[in-house]
Amino acid sequence: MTKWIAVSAVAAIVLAVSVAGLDAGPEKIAFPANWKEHVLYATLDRYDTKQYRELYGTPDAVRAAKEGRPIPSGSVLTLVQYKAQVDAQGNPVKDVNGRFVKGDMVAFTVMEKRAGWGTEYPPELRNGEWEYAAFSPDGKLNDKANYTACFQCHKPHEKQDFVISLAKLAGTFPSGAVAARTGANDVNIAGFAFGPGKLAIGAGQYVTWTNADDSPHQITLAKTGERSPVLLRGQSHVQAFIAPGTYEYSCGLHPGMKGAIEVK
Ligand code: HEC
Ligand SMILES: [Cu+2]
Repeated sequence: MTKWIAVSAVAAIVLAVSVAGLDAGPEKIAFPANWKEHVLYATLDRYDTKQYRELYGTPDAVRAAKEGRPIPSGSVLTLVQYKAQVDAQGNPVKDVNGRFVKGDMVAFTVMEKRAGWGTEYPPELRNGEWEYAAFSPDGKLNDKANYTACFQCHKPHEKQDFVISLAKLAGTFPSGAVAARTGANDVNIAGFAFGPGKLAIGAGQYVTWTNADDSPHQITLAKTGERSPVLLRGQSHVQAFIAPGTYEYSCGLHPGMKGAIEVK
């Protein structure tokens, strides 16, 4: 009898919570209508999706990142996606600085952090106190977006509080020219592509990947799921391949970027 009362009391609380709209999910995030007044901390050319992107953060979030402090509760990060303008062949047009040119707005993706959020998620999915939401250009919540994918793709970046562009937010992302490496065991990452896409090496040799892009990338081996550290501009990753075979890999941040190492 006592047990029954306890159970229905719990059920009543759960019901009260969902009625009050406190469930985990994108509805918790209000459209950041004043996003233009936030700090524009990075712009990005996405060669893989032919998009031009703007990244905005609330001033407190930017200040905390610059000072190396944790991102505070109440922070909102807004990623605005635009189509890149393309030429007759469908290739993105570039401005005098070699950057993409902004076309029509596609969508907003937003992450917001608040003290106490996230407790409803299982540990393998939870992104600390962050929630994710996607909005159409007119500010309507996209209830068809794959929200599990947001958590899954940002999850491996737990060490940087799930913020993939943290180095940009903190102003520590490297700049300057990166020379292409031309060794027989080198793979260059440029324009969101691995070059060469397929590299043949001998058993027991090393491969060195070097990122020349203004975006981070990450080598992720298909078979084992093993990930390199996130490579910022100018950074390299070295890995040995012992057993002969073909090792396919992709970018952990941009799954459309693929390459292979053939070990003979
Ligand atoms: C396939 C992996 C992937 C998925 C899925 C994904 N993101 Fe991201 N997200 C990224 C990458 C990579 C960046 C860095 C900026 C860039 O490359 O555009 C990023 C950046 C962001 C940022 C800027 C702050 C930061 O972490 O750098 C926001 C906000 C964001 N994503 C929201 C979302 C939302 C909302 C969803 C789900 C609707 C989502 N993301 C799904 C990979 C992903
Ligand atoms: Cu990448």
